[in-house]
Amino acid sequence: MSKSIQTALTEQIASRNLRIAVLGLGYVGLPLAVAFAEAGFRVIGVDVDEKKVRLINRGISYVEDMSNDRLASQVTVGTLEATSKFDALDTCDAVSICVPTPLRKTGAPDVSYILDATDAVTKHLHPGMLIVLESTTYPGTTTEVILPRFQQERGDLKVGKDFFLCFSPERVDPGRQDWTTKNTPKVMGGVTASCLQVGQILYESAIDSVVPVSSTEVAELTKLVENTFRAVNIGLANEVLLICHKLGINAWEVIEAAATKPFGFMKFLPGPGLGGHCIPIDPQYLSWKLRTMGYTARFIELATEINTDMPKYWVHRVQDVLNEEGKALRGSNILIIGVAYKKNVGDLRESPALDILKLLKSKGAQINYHDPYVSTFTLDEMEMVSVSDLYDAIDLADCVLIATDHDGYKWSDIYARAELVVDTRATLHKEQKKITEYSQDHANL
Ligand code: SAJ
Repeated sequence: MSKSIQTALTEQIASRNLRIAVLGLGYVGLPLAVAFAEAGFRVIGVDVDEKKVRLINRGISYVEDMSNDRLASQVTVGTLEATSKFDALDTCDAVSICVPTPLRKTGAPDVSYILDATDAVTKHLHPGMLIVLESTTYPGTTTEVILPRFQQERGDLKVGKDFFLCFSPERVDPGRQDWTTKNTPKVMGGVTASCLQVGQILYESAIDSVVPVSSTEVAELTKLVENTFRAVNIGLANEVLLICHKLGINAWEVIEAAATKPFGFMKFLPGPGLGGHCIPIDPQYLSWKLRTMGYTARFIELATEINTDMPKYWVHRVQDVLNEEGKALRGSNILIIGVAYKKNVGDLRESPALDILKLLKSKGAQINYHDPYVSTFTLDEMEMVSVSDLYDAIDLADCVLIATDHDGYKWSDIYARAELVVDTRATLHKEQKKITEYSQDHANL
């Protein structure tokens, strides 16, 4: 009896006689492609961005968490190459789809990148192929959106027998060195049990631990619950700040004190708002799906409302502290320290610092910024350039607003030099790390 396709594919994986395609070579896809190459597979990275393709084939990484050395060592030996041509899929028996899943202007999920990738795979779908979707999306996408497209085009192929389809969410935390693609446990669900078996065997070749779950919907929802958990708890931390402002208490002092509880508490801190391309976005995929089913995910809606309003809160704090000095916001010189969405990265996506900057500008303030990770950016056709001398800029500023607490700043020097400080990250408090020594008059929170 001829070997089943599943057995043949399993043997190919074991002998590394398998070419893997990774569609989408961003902060998720590129590290995954390198991880598979390092595990001994031949990998072809596919991306529509020719610039990314050229850089990869020259062994140059554009992803902060992927070093040139690691990338180049795979490219040099030929285990990893990149192309913009989808027909490379003809020679691949496994495909991981790592394309973006943003929101539309309406707030609804934009799965157009997933659809484009699916249509590309469909054209090259062949017996013995394993497809794993990694892009964060709403529960049901794999079985309700992707699978029907495959079945429509290749009704002769049976899922779970002729080809295999799984969902396995990415868990990359940009800028983190301790938890990597290889050592972060990876959840995976299959459309059928045989899909999951094949997917798990492949991923366990490159990733230390794969966590099998009973369906692709469970895997899809797991990711959204992880990030909704963060968004809701960050929303709570931001509401604690609003409460503390009313009570004249330092919110960071309260939260740090609560965090001394060795059990039953998990620390989240207030900030300028919610940035990044995951935490502000992913919960909206879940709430959108539930709305189509007539259910309102109230925690998500409330957290979104609080987090989205934080830039307004901080602009009011700037207005208040200037007012106490008899200065109007209009015409004042404000220096924003840090514009990236979180510390030690250069990513501006959904950064609340940009919302704060726009609001301050709309109220007539003169804005400068300093960010060692972001030398320049364009905002509403406005070209912004990071000031070259931080302390000269502080001297010229009527107020300094700290939006991103990159490592490397000397916060006590900044406080000593600045006329006024509004600190969305309580940097001095953290620098001093002594709750009791912290005094209110250092910063206007
Ligand atoms: N933030 C706060 N207070 C906090 C924590 C975060 O205001 O206590 C803000 C940050 O400044 C940032 C936003 O929330 O603007 C998101 O922060 P994040 O730490 O969740 O960072 P991301 O979005 O880069 O990475 C997250 C991953 N982070 C962690 O698990 C710590 C994880 O949730 C996902 O693996 C990843 O997004 C993803 O790709 O989904």
